[in-house]
Amino acid sequence: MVDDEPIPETKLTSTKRRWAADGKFLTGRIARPGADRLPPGQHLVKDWPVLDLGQQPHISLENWRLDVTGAVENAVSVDWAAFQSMPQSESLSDIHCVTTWSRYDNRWQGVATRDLLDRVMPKPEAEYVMLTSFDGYSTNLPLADFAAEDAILATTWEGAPIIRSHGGPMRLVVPHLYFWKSAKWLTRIDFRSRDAAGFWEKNGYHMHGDPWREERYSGD
Ligand SMILES: Nc1nc2c(c(=O)[nH]1)N[C@H]1C(S)=C(S)[C@@H](COP(=O)(O)O)O[C@H]1N2
Ligand SMILES: [Mo]
Repeated sequence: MVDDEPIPETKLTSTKRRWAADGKFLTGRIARPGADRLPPGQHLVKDWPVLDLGQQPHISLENWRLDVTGAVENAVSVDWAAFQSMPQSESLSDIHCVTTWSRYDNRWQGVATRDLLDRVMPKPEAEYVMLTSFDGYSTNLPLADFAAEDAILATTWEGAPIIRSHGGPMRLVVPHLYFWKSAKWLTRIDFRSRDAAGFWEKNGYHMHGDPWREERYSGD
């Protein structure tokens, strides 16, 4: 199982764990999406930083797979061709990273999470999803957030295939939560009745991660 492999400690993981312990970047202000496009404590960037655990997996389209497991009526394991034959959508959204950068107007194409949900049919007890990626990363979020109208299993950004460093061939984008919830190189979506912590959530980060409420760290 990919999520059982230990992830090596790096300067990034130790620094970010320390920020969580210190409550770094918290302003104590509350804002609202719409009224305040830029969440509290964030600043705008024009470039697009790369953030990950330092291991960017090479996944050929032949070896790519998405497994949907757990509390669903129709568990599926789809290959790239089957994924491409699912309904395709476009979503324009902003990125908010917990390290305080935000990037406006990112145009994504791929499979809307709602179309995936229509296909797999979560059972009534399914309230959370655990996401697992090809690099061993994991992150958790409530099903209600995963199901957001603009959440997308994205394969293109600005009209071109997402490059490997940004999570290609496919990454999740859940724009209304901090970007660490948007798993790059996603390969498994597990539906659960109970919440469990993913990688950053085990390292001091919030189980929900709403930028407008500054849900950065587990104590917030
Ligand atoms: N598989 C995987 N997904 C991941 C991460 C990771 O390390 N591995 N890092 C997360 C974090 S902390 C952020 S801010 C965003 C960064 O995405 P980007 O590199 O495309 O900006 O990816 C998220 N998804
Ligand atoms: Mo992040």
